[in-house]
Amino acid sequence: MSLRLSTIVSCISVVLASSVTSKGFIPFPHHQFDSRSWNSQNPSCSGSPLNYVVLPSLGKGLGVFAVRALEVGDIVMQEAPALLVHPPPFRQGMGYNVTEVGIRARAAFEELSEDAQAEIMSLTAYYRPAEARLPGFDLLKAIFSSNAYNTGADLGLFPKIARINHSCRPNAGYSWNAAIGKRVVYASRKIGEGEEITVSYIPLLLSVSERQKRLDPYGFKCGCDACAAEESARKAGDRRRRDIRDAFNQLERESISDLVNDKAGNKKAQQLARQSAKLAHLVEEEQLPDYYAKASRLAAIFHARIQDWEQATRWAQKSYELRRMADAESKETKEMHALTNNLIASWNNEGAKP
Ligand SMILES: *[C@@H]1O[C@H](CO)[C@@H](O)[C@H](O)[C@H]1NC(C)=O
Ligand SMILES: CC(=O)N[C@H]1CO[C@H](CO)[C@@H](O)[C@@H]1O
Ligand SMILES: [Zn+2]
Repeated sequence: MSLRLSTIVSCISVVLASSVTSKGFIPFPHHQFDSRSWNSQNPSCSGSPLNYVVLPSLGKGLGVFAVRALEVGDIVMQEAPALLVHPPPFRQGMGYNVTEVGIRARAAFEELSEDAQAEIMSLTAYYRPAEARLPGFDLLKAIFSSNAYNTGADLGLFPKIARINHSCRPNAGYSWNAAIGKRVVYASRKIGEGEEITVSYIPLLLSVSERQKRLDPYGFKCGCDACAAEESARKAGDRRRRDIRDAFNQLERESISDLVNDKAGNKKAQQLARQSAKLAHLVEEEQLPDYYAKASRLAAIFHARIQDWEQATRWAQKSYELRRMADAESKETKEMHALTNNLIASWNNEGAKP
């Protein structure tokens, strides 16, 4: 497909902060976007054209497409919130009072220019037809709850980012960068010129049918590679995602339990190290870059336990690189930096032994 470059100018050299969020303002706590990497940012970005274009795709409605090939870590777009709402208190198990959120969104909306209002009102809202017939139905409220993201302590609406479609094997991730007051979308895999940019709206370690259920509120059936594959491939994907989820749960638990230093304990440690390496490979096989850093960290911990310093260091470094590029200052990045240095020290000490 051939694309014409938009001539609008954007500057894309920023330092990125991370936040764990998902689309719509009911947060999904276990969805980790922790594998950002920014190594190929173009430092001399002044005057560089946009990396994306919003286009109708044949018979499929609007989508966002790459106008050039993108490397892992390249920034696709960054956007300040068009509408920012300070939410009422979050109620455990119930979420926010949507009526109150709607009232606050309406008040903020009234302050905007006509153009800004029109851009917001052109977004897709997901609601049941019956809802629209209820008294007091507010389309803005529906648009806001379908598209807003947790944005620091607030809820933010990002009309350009909202155009990016969902995939269960996404090629982009996003995070709120408090330092620049923008939400940033970056390539989490290599993206070809003309390829559609996709992010995930939901946690991804679920089966095809579980994912479809989570996507129901958004009003579409997912037709991504992972969901539209033929049955045997879909089943294999389901198994991999279930194995990945189980392995994360088990290894997270084991990573904080004590070691027993006897024969059985050592055997178990060997087994856990093998499992952790397998997990890291599975995550890559299923192409879920959001989970790479987390898997690499576990592989580092379990290889350190069996004193395989070389492997442990390799995995720690990988996790550190992924985290550093996402946010050099985050607690997680600093933790991985310290761990990597400790492992290198242990490795050196061992080499120094007679
Ligand atoms: C939700 O907010 C609205 C508007 O402020 C209020 O009238 C209503 O009582 C609230 N509902 C609940 C369940 O708290
Ligand atoms: C290209 C493409 O798949 N576009 C879809 C993006 O999402 C919207 C809203 O669900 C659909 O209407 C488009 O068909
Ligand atoms: Zn899908």
